[in-house]
Amino acid sequence: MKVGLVGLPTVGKTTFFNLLTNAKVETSAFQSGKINANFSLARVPDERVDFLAEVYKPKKVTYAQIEVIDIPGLVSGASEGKGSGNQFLDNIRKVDCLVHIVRAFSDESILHPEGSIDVIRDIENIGMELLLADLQLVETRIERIDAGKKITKELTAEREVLQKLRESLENEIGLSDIELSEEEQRIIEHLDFLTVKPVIIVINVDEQQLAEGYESREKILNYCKEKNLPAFEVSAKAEAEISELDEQDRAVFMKELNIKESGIDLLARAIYEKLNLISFLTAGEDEVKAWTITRGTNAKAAAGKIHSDIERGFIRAEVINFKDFKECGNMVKARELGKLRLEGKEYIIQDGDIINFRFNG
Ligand SMILES: Nc1nc2c(ncn2[C@@H]2O[C@H](COP(=O)(O)OP(=O)(O)OP(=O)(O)O)[C@@H](O)[C@H]2O)c(=O)[nH]1
Ligand SMILES: [Mg+2]
Repeated sequence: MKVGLVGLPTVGKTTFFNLLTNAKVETSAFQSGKINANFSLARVPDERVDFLAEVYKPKKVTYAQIEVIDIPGLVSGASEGKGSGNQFLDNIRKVDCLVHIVRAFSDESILHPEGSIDVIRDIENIGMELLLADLQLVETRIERIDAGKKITKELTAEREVLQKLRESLENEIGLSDIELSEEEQRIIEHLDFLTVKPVIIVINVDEQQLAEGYESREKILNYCKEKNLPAFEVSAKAEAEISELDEQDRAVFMKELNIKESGIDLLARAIYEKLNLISFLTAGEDEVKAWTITRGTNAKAAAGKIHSDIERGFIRAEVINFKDFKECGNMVKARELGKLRLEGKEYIIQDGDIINFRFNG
């Protein structure tokens, strides 16, 4: 799973990126004129994996991972070359989800490109820049088709869909709000548009705002709710500083600053919810591992996530949900108490299922 961080310059994208991935990338890239993207992996915290690792003491423990891509800041007018332009958006065309960082913190020593703090304005401006980037892509593609010598049936069909998109985008309607048939969607899939991607809003607040709230808070959260944008607050800088401390001090400061859940916990939950994902687990002496699947996946398809041989030779899945496992404490006890179920290939995997696949190898 991949996510791309977007936002205006100096809102804290790289600070948040470092926090998520434990990377140590230099911040304030905009000011120094750097336009490279940063790539790293974030580990999805999972207390079920922790617990299973304690029980099995395996050679290897594998948490779910999120690939995070941090790009330079977009300014209003980026599509016309303002700021660092928008070419770097190509780095995030393949992501599953966009994470938009907006600045609520009011540190006067840090320049805001618009000269004032206004979260809703910034959400809309970035949305507009993404839309204009998609419009550019549509126009470039139409030009290319028109300039080509070959006029195939496929290209004619694609041009028709692109024309439809162009009209909507010119009227400021993003692709996720355009009704397209499955066939039309298939035709434009290869273009990796940005405004079809789910968006999560991360509001970067300072310590005081986190502890005491702030004036526009309710308005911002209501706005996000209305627009169907999942949103949560982090104090990226404060949390990054705390994460340098040892575990005991960290807990004290988290409490003091009113940080109930860490940024990665909040982000992972938002992503799983928005993308309709769940985890199942496998556990043994060799490895304890969390696997990410779409809600509604059946046992046979889930087996295929591990290995195509297991899917092909699927016999049954031996299943116990983590909650039951935790109560039993270990697998021997769970078996004794008859808590393990044998499920067939059509069984729909539930979040937190611990599964042992039986298959003909
Ligand atoms: N006061 C305060 N400063 C912050 C906060 N988050 C980030 N900063 C500071 O803001 C500056 C910019 O942070 P970055 O993380 O580089 O921001 P960015 O969005 O990656 O910026 P560009 O890559 O330049 O677009 C740095 O000096 C950070 O320390 C915050 O919550 N409060
Ligand atoms: Mg940055």
